[in-house]
Parts: sequence; C-alpha cells; structure tokens
Amino acid sequence: MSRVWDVPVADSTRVRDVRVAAEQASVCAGLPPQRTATAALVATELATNLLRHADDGHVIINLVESAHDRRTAVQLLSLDHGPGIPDVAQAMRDGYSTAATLGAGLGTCRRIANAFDLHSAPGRGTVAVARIDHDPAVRGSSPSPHPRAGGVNVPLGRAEHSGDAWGWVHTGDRLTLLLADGLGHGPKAAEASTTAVAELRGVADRPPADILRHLGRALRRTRGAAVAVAQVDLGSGRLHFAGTGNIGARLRTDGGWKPLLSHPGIVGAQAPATVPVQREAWRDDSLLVLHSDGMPTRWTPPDDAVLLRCDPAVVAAVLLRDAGSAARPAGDDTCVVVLGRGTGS
Ligand SMILES: [Mn+2]
Repeated sequence: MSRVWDVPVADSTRVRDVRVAAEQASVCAGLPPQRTATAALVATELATNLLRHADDGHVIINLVESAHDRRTAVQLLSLDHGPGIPDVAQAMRDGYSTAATLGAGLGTCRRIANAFDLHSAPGRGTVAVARIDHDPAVRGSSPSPHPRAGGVNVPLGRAEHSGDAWGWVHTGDRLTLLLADGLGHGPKAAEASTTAVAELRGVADRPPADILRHLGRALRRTRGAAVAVAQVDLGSGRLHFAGTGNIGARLRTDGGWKPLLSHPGIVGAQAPATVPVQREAWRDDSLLVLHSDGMPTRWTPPDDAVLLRCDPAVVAAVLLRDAGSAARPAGDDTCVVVLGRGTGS
C-alpha cells in the first residue's frame, strides 16, 4: 500500500504516463480487467483535463482501502493551481467532454468510478478525486451517515514508496483512525508505517493509549515510527486522541479549529511509558485533520463551507496543495488524512 505514483502533467505525452501508472496501480490492487480499464479511462480524463485547464497539474495515485469491502482500491487525485473550472455543473454533466472529441468527460468519470468528487475555486485551482474498487460502481445507494476518512500520500522527490501510511477501522459505534510516519523515508520507513496500519485491525476497538502500547511492541522489529491514533465514539460524541512523535493534528468543532497534541517519542524504539490522551467533543459537523511532518506546520485551516463538505480525500489534497510552494518544498514524505462527514458526489 506504500507504492505511490505522482505524475506531473506538463504536456500531452504525460497523459499516457498517467494512464500507464493507473494500470500499474490497478495490477498492484488486484483489480479485475474491466475495473483496470475504468481506472485507465478516468486517469486519461483527469490528465487531459489538467492539460486543458492548468499549467502545473499533477496526478497522484494511491492504493487505499475500499470503504465498502475493505479490499485495496485505486485512488486517482488530480490537483492543480490553475484558474479553476468556471462552470463545474456543466463540466460534470454526463456526455460533456472538455476536450470536445477526446476523453470521456468528468460526468462519465463520476458515473463509472465508485467515488468521485471535485472542488474548484476560481484562481486557486481544482482538485478531483476518483476511487475505483473491485466491483463496478452501484449508484443510488444512500451515502453513509457516518464520518469517513480519506487522504493523500506523497513520497519525497516522487519516490516510488512513501514512508507514511494511514488506515481506519469502523467497528460498531467506534471509528479509529491511524497515521504513521516511519522514521526517515524509503522502503524501511514504509515497512514501519505499514506494519502500524496492518496491526491496527486487530486492536482498533481498544483505547488509543492501548493501541500505541501494542504498536510499541509490534514495531520493535522495524526502525520505528511517529504514530497518532484518533478514536471517535459516535454514541457518546467523544474524540480521544493520542500521538507519539511528530504527527500534526487539528480538530474543527463548532466552527473553530484547535490543535491536538502529540508527545515526543518513537513508537517501536523510544516510546514513553504512558502517552497522554486528549479528549474532545465530536459533533456531526466535526472534521479532523492528521498530517505527517512533510506538511509545513503553519498551514491555514480551511473555512470554505463548500470544501468542508467535499470528500475527505479532496479536503486533504486541497490542504496539501495550498500548504506547499516552490519556496517551501516538502522535506519528507507527506501524508494528509481527513475524517469527516463529507459525502462528495
Ligand atoms: Mn517521514
């Protein structure tokens, strides 16, 4: 799951690169041939769109866990600093193709992907996300009333693997989200963080401090990781947060943002004996952002109501895009994860 494809779309030759990357990702995810074809079609459309509307766009392809069957899915994210799409409703209409004769159109992408969402702001750019599962998209089912997690994971210097990893588990009333940043970067960092995510499944119903203790043992054979665990109890409307190492976290509740604090240490190497747990209220409109230290510490939390209702992966990608700049390049792998009620379209 640590494999990432980050393809800049500077000219038309890169459209093919994005499609090939989507096909490679589909093979890694074990998608059947017709879903691989869907991923390739959506990838081509997103890349073509970037070429038409933006100068410095790129497509990031992550392997993520499908929200409905827990199998590995392919997530395609296009992001740019372009002028924005003037008429999103028109661009999303099925059959409408930005390239007139080429491409399937964004409306088709929305119909054939299992999840699709797009945020476009004039002068700031566009972020679009599509997820392709093993099974064809089923339309008309009501969206889940529960919060869900989405994220974006980008390796330093367009490396093949990210040393960051995230995962979430929903059991009963409890939703547990984990972000791990393996020490350093490269495959050894990826081994530590993916171990943390794999271990979460067996212990997700335990309190966050217990989960970190368990990971402290499980990660001993790895080089260790910074890990934060956020657990929402939907029944009681409470959020419990515990973090060891440098994972940033901010919670939006009642229209304001507050930081959640991690504590010094390395899970699997120099973990503190006890990790303080922060307790906060969790409401229907709450939104949680976790990020690794590739993200600048001083990012601006969003207040755009339209964005806050978007698919969590779109929110994460907008935060990543707007926090970075050529003057402030990321110094490490960067992962941003958002937990919220955003439904997308
Ligand atoms: Mn790292």
